Amino acid sequence: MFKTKEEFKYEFSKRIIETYGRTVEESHLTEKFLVLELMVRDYASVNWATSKALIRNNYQKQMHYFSMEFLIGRLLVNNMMNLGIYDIAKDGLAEYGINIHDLEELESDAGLGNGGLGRLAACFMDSLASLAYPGHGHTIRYEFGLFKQKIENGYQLELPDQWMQTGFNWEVRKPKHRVPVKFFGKIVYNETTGKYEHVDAEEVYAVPYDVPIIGNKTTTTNTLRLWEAEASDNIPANQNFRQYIQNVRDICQMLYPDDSTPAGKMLRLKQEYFFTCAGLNSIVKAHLRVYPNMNNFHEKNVIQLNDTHPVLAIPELMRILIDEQGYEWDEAWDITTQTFAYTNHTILAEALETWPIDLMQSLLPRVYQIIEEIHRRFIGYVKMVSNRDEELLNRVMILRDGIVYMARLAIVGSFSVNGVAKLHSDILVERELKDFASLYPNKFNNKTNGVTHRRWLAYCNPELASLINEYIGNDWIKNPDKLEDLMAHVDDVNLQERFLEVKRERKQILADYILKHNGIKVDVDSIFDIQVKRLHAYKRQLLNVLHVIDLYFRMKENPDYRIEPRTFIFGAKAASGYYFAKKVIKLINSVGDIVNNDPETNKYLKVVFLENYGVTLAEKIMPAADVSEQISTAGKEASGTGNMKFMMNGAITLGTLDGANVEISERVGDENCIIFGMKDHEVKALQNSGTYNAWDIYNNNPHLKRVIDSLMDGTFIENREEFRVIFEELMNKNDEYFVLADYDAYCKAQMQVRDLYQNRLGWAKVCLINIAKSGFFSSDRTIQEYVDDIWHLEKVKF
Ligand code: GPQ
Repeated sequence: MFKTKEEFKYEFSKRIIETYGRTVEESHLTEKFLVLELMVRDYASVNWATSKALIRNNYQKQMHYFSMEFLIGRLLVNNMMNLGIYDIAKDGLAEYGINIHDLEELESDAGLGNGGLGRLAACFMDSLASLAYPGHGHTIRYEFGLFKQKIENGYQLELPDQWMQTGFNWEVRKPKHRVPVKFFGKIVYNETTGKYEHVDAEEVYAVPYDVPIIGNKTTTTNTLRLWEAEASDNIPANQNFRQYIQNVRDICQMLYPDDSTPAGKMLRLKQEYFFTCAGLNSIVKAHLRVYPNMNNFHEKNVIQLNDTHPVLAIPELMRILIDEQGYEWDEAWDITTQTFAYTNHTILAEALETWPIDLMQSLLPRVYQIIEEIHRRFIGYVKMVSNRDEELLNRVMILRDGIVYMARLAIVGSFSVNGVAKLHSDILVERELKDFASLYPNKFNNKTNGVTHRRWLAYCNPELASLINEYIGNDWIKNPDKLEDLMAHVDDVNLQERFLEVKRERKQILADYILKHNGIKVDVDSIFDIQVKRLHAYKRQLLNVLHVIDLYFRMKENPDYRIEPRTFIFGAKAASGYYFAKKVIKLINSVGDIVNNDPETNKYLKVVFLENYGVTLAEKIMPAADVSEQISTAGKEASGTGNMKFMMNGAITLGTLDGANVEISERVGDENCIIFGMKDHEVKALQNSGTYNAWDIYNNNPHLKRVIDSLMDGTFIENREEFRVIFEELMNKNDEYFVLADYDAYCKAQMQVRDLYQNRLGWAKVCLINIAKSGFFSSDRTIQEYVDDIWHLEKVKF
């Protein structure tokens, strides 16, 4: 294993020759990149093997994170940094005349996720390994990740994301750990064995590909297991061969881009069962290699269900215990309900998963039978404790009117149910899951999300990281609470000045990117006001654009009215079938076309839509932000995690009291963030009162009226019908997300931003306070809370 620059150079050159039969100088950039990646993976393999052996030999309890999504992004820099070999590699490559950044740029994002939920899973993996806890991930090895977004003529186009095109060197195929997974067929009772058997099934093999998860400055190396579907040897005799192959291929073909409504029904359900069944069976097999039976399975394993997508693991474990391991129902149920914990990520009704019973019954006949039995017994329990409260029963039933309610199954089958921010967890207990919270008061808890401050500050913003190090040392990389030490320096004018210089440097990098990709020249001294996240009505990108239009009109109307120069930057993918969201993208781009090209105003106002927002682009955006837009309708955003990434890079939150914004504002104090708009209970009250009328607001605010009218009067696009759907949502469908209700408050909050920005050093101080207070929002803290309250893991001992 190389320890010095010289050793690195020797091995690098040797591998290039061995693999490609040419010298370093002759080799292609891609070849250099692939060799470097493999060198890093092999470097980590020693620790990987050691970790596995230690966990096994010490009989340690392990956590398994089941998630349909892992948005891990690029791994090369992160892994080299965590291993502490980045500088050796960089210097060694430099001596060959290779700029390490050129190699870094060749890596594709592993975009195996949609948005926040998938990125959270990836941050959790980093923190688990970095804190030396044995915690692994299970998901699908999607051939195509989330689509690649192109903007053409202002519209979103979706292109396939061929993320494995240059090869994905981090994974190791493990064919001997393959697991058979059965779909369809029927269940017969075998009189002689007294067991249920699944016959005439369409069987596929799930084959694991393991990716090492390398922690920061630790030997602990965990595993992210990606499951791939392959043809099985046992296919029913009547199965059409070509059709069978096609069915197998379909399973892992792509991640469904829509994370707000269940799509592609049957196939998506197949995916959910495929990877949970595979993951669970591989864990059970590993357990039975060490222990004689499953009695202590829950003492050695805990499975965290990331939302309801992997909830079929609950009936699947029951199936294994009863049908394969010979347990009685009650014993099996005890083991199962002590194994699973469930995280809820949304209260949006349309995003709560349900499945038609007939679909589930035909695809998963045995699993469905077990769900029926879970339902039957649960109903019995509820009847008993509630004195046959029929209304309560109707509200909590797992099966009802031909539908399976997955969140209900998750709650009944788990020992822990958590929300992802304080406000969100409170809403679950007090409102959305109130019945369940009174049935099972001890299950409910909160785990406020966090993000890994290593990727999201130390590595993506090295300029800021080294400035912080100068003042407080670098302990914060291992122990993020230490960022608080920066509080002693926030009044230091020298630090304030230096911070502004770093920020400007990072804004310049983003400005160069914008010029290159959008052809728009932006002023680095303008306020970079940024909203990046999935496009969704509840996140209210529309509120932001309406305000931009307002600023534009005010400057056009009055030559004396000039604003503090601003660059409004957006990045967002819209689900492919989400018509409204796509129109908002078009609106942002249409407004940009007019505003950016208007010589009267474009010194003051620019609008930029960055295409294909994802992990790697976010790493460029976060360090460059002045203002972090977190403006969802209160009560709708479960947590948000972008808000935390912005905060640690010294951007000021402009937000509603929603999700984790509440906790951000509590920590930094009212003077150090800008909070506006209706609160959750006010939104609820207004909804319930039935008195809300968007037209009243429109008629009483001439500026707003003017803005709304411009959606349909040809100001931004010739075709006056183009934005009708937006107009209709706001006005004739009465503005479900209260954009107009919060409009005035939002405009005033934006004026506060301007006032604050005018005092440059005062602004810098606020930014520094945000950084100092961001330690709490590290996923290291979140993971420690999961460990203490839910998982009860011990660190891997070396
Ligand atoms: N979230 Cl249910 C997703 O990204 N996808 C989903 O399907 C669901 C939730 C987000 C949620 O909207 C954010 O508020 C959270 O910060 C994030 O999950 C992680 O908890």
